[in-house]
Amino acid sequence: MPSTANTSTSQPLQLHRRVVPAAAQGPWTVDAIQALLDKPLMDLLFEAQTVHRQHWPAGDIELATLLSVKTGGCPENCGYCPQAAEFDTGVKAEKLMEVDEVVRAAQAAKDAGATRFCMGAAWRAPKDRDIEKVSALIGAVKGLGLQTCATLGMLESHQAQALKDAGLDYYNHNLDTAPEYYTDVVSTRAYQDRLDTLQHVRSAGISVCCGGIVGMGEAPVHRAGLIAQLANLQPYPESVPINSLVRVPGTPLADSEPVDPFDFVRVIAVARITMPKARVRLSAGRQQMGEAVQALCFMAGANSIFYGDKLLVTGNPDVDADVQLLVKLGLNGHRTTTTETDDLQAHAQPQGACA
Ligand code: SAM
Ligand code: DTB
Ligand code: SF4
Repeated sequence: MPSTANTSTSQPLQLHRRVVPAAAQGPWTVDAIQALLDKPLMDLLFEAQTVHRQHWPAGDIELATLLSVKTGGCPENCGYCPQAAEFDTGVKAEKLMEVDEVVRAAQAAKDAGATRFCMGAAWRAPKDRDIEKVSALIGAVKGLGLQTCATLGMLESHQAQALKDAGLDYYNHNLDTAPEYYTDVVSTRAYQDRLDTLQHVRSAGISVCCGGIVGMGEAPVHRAGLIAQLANLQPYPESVPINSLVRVPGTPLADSEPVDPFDFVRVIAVARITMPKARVRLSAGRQQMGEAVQALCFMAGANSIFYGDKLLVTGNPDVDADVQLLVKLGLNGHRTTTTETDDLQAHAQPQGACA
């Protein structure tokens, strides 16, 4: 059965009363997801867009801004990550940022139109005293009227509860790839550790943000395996970030074969079909992607982006470029008639998400 326990606050859009395609049924086998990935691209896009419009307003893209509040020096060895201490990537270890500095960044993100603010820390697992400090950050950011998200590594259940009490709305913790490929990417922790943290987050009543990375040398079956893991979580995540690997020199995965853009679009589409009520976020890798591929990702059902000039330590399209893209595509309420385009671009104020 499809998950009905998803706690997304958005109501299904009533304008499009099409029957949900049979493919939107779960639980999902890897074979069923692989079959979706293998569909002719136009059929897959059509199906994904159809599912999308049954559950979400068209043209609503959530803008989420990231801030690395504790950068570098991480003891884990995730093969994709520029912040792992053992890789020579030029990222220097820093200490946790102070509250006022974080509040300034969050206010700037809000002023630019973001509705969610995600704080990332390069920890394997926070200590209880770290949780206390991050709780202060969460309270301050929430006080600005932003949705809060944090990604701090593995959590114990009492730590998840403390973050919930501090006002945390979402916790990001990615499964990254299929279980069978995970040990090729990271050896300092196990897949089950990730699942345990997700359970602690869910039990504390925090919404789950969980996705993965495409382009780490994985086979198509591993992409299907990742989506199966995500879609079969009970309930599936409220947010699903799909990252295209940012190949950072010095990381073990720096020389990975770049992912075919259409294969990336397929993963977005299949995430949308299998997790209809989730915010599917077109995440890392947009700087390398080009506007046309991003537009295809929106067509495939992506309805969230990271918005701001930086991800955690690597680059992201700058805000002006993103506003122009939203205007050109007529997203987030922007209109794009030829007579109005210049004026809109001059005065564009992103309007954030409806969710
Ligand atoms: N340390 C915490 C953790 O691992 O959960 C939080 C931060 S970590 C940087 C958050 C996520 O960013 C990772 O799980 C991974 O999916 C994504 N990520 C990290 N480096 C990336 C890269 N080079 N390209 C794409 N995604 C990346
Ligand atoms: C997620 O799935 N992607 C974001 C966020 N969650 C924390 C991180 C992307 C990191 C890209 C590489 C970097 O800048 O460190
Ligand atoms: Fe550390 Fe997270 Fe980077 Fe892994 S992804 S090395 S846990 S910061």
